[in-house]
Amino acid sequence: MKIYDWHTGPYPARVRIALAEKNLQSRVSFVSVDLRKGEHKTPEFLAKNYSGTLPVLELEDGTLIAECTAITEYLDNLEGIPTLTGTTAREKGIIHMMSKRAELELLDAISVYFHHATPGLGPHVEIYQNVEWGLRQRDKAMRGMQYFDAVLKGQSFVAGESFSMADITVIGGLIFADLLKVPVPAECVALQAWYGRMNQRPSVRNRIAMSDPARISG
Ligand code: GTS
Repeated sequence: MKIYDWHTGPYPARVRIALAEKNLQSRVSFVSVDLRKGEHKTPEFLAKNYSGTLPVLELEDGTLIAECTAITEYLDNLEGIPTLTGTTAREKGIIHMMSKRAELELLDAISVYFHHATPGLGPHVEIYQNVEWGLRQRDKAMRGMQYFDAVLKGQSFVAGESFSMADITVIGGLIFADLLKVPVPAECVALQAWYGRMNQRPSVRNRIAMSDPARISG
């Protein structure tokens, strides 16, 4: 399998974390797509993913799967023993809901802030920017952090008592926030403690090295 990837990108990081959690790293190779050069908006890449975003998973038979949630579900079900997306109907429902909520209220909001209210990927890629919209989305993401802090006051993980895809999505949001220096509010003690624990997981700690070996040796 191939993964079209960008080694510092928060969304591709979600898939690399999932791969490591599933111990599937050896089954994929990474193809780097340079976002800053706009390689994800070329006709060749748009033919792989209509949305022009990373990551994309390409199977041996050429099937293309975009969207982190869809890729994670595919990987999680490969061996028939899902560990990240739930086994019972209830678990699946809660994990999907919390992961979607993490996208809507945190990760996607930070991404809009990046593309609209910062230089983003540069003038070549950011052809329309609306700073006010971007700043509103940053504030939305900070409210999202407060929401997840409240959730994590009452349970060990984002979707209950086990690590899941929903944790990975919130991790993606906080990776993006870190990159943009958007602080986790000081009062979000439970969210910060959880993030500290998440950063101790090898899948999270080694997420960049997995697709960019040059960075570890260099
Ligand atoms: N909903 C998509 C998913 O979940 O896969 C969003 C993917 C996404 O926005 N990916 C970013 C991207 O391609 C990659 S990164 O910002 O994390 O590096 N952004 C480029 C763009 O022009 O939007």
